[in-house]
Amino acid sequence: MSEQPKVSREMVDDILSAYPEKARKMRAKHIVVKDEGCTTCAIKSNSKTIPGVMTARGCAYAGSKGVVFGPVKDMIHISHGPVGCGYYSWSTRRNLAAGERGVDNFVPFQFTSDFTENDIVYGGDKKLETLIREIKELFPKVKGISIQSECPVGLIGDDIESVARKMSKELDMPIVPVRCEGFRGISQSLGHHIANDAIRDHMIGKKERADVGPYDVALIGDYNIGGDAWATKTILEEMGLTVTNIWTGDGTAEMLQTAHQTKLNLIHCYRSMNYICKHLEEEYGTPWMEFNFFGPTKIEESVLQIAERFDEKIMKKAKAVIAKYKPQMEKVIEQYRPRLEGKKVMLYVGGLRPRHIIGAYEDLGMEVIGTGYEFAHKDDYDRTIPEMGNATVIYDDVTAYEFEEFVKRLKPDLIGSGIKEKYVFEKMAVPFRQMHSWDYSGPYHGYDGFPIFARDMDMAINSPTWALSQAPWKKSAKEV
Ligand code: ICE
Repeated sequence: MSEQPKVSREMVDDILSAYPEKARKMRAKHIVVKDEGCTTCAIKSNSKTIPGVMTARGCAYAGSKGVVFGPVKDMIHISHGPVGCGYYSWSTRRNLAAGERGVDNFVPFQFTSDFTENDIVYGGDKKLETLIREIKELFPKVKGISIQSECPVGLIGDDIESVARKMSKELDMPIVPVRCEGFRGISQSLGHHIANDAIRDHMIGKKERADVGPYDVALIGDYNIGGDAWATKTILEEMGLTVTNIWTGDGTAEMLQTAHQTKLNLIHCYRSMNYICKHLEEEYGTPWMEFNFFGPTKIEESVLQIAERFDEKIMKKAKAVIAKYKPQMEKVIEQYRPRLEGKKVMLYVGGLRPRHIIGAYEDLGMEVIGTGYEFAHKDDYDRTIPEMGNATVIYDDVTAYEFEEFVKRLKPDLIGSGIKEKYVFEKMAVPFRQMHSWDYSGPYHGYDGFPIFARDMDMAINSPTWALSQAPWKKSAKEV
């Protein structure tokens, strides 16, 4: 086995020296090496990608339609503009939803206003009105509609707000205009913020639930990827809490409208939904807290922290939940740890997972030697640095070139990143898991998720395929 190469600033600088001077200087600020002295290392984030490099980022429309609104299952989300944005974002995120298709679950469908040149020249407002009426006619049980603007809608200055107002009155249901044109912002992150604001202005407080209880909690920033929110809900309910609202995985319009009635907001994905938690606190006094349900260590910590917000009864149940699952989790660790112990991981995902999944790897004896985000802000990096060990590298909006170079030099045993990275690294014979969609697997959250996570990581790393990856012409004559 080759010796583990060391992470160093010299290595980073050497990689960056391939760039023109201006680009080199800019990129240098986005990468830090965490060492002994660096506890709050400065890393530049949430700024424009340098033109010409290959970035993995998405756009504001992706952040609003794909991430925040898309999983609200009984609303219909119109991809308003040319057909491409809707078509290519159709069913790619694996946010699961229960319910009857076309009746109270529209997640599997894709709706678009299919702009053509005519609409760009003459405006698309009339078409939008017609489309909204048709939706109500075809799907009478729909609970609301959101209009997700694509770039051309903003560029030609269509007044989607007035269409929404008019049609909302005519059809007597919420119709939410969302100004999430892709060109806004520098990544999908602004799309999250715009979507949070649209929910604040058009949904929250518009309905009252009759059956409010002292243990009502909202699960915020869990999009039910591969069933994550269901796994999370199981734990919270076994603790004695009532999950009344989920944002937005397997969520409903009513869950957004009654958000002001919960007692505590539990936020998993801070990046995409901190805005709404802060608003609910300021406007309605609802407290909120972050938690992490990846891997038994983090789950245990979070379960106790959540229970502390309630009474003795909940605390007792929380401890019982931990005790119930402990032997099961120990069994999983016993099975997989010997196969995974000491393996090095490099991560690169969106805005939460690069820090939230570290604990789950550590439960299996693995070590995260590099991590980074596509679109995190300073507050995310502040939360990340304490999670990382010394001699690790943290990279913001890493370019395809830089990531490849890091991998060539640091030789991780596993990479967890997205679809754009997957085949590049698999062709380099590095084990890989797609950590946005859980590579068509999941859930990974909660006690239900950990055994699946452990199995999947083992399957990727210890697959016999990697031993067969040497090209025949590189083998000695005897081996062939
Ligand atoms: Fe939050 Mo891909 Fe989800 Fe996070 Fe967010 Fe995105 Fe999903 Fe990734 C998401 S909401 S779609 S946990 S935009 S996997 S920040 S990039 S790490």
